[in-house]
Amino acid sequence: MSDTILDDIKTALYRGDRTGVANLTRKALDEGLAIKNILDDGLISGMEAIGVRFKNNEIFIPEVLISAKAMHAGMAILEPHFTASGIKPAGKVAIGTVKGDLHDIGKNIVSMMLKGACFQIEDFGIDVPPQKFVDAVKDANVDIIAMSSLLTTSMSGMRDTIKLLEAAGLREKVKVMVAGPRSPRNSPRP
Ligand code: B12
Repeated sequence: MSDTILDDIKTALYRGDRTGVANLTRKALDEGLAIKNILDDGLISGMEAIGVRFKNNEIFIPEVLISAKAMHAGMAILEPHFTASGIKPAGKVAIGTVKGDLHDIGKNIVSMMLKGACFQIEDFGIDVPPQKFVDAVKDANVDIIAMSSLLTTSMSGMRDTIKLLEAAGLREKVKVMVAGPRSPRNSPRP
């Protein structure tokens, strides 16, 4: 039964069916599936399959974008379940996708998980210039900078941010987390 729901989530995601993804995610929660299971084996696994089809030129940007919106609808159902309340924040995190990059699904998942782990989150969204992260350390006393970049062409934004932190004498004040795309589990290894 649970595998059927997860497969249905993947199918609805592929079809870009926002309402379907939201309803099925809710149904999976109601049936007692673990959030991690719904996220990893439903939503993320569905998005990975879309990534493989995109890479193979079987689908194109408009379809991926529609599926991405459906993914957001599913994540919005899960988000409240990640967020613990009434607990002292473990630290303050400034998170964003680096300049030149508009991908935000993975960044949003990380943001959700950190919120669930009691971190206070400043989410700068996408296309974030290095200076904005540096200002967050200077002016808002963030403890961690978390940068996402899925494009080879925008990865240098991470390096530029770290260099700017060093130049401002702030590098020792903050921890930096960086990450890019996962290898799709269902694509052949090189
Ligand atoms: C969805 C998608 C899009 C959507 C984005 C919608 C959105 N709102 O995000 C749209 C259609 C807009 C898009 C556009 C483009 N895309 Co695109 N896209 C994808 C796709 C299919 C899925 C990405 C995704 O969301 N995966 C699901 C999430 C859950 O996984 P994730 O992002 O990896 O995140 C996880 C981890 O990486 C990690 N993580 C991520 N960030 C962070 C940050 C921190 C701090 C930490 C700790 C962890 C962490 O945790 C996450 C949860 O597990 C990938 C293919 C792929 N296999 O990744 C291509 C892909 C990333 N895109 C690609 C390309 C080339 C483009 C375009 C340039 C295409 C074009 N010709 O215009 C444009 C770029 C636009 C821009 N300037 O950004 C390439 C990048 C290749 C490269 N090496 O540079 C990929 C790899 C496809 C490919 N194989 O060619 N894309």
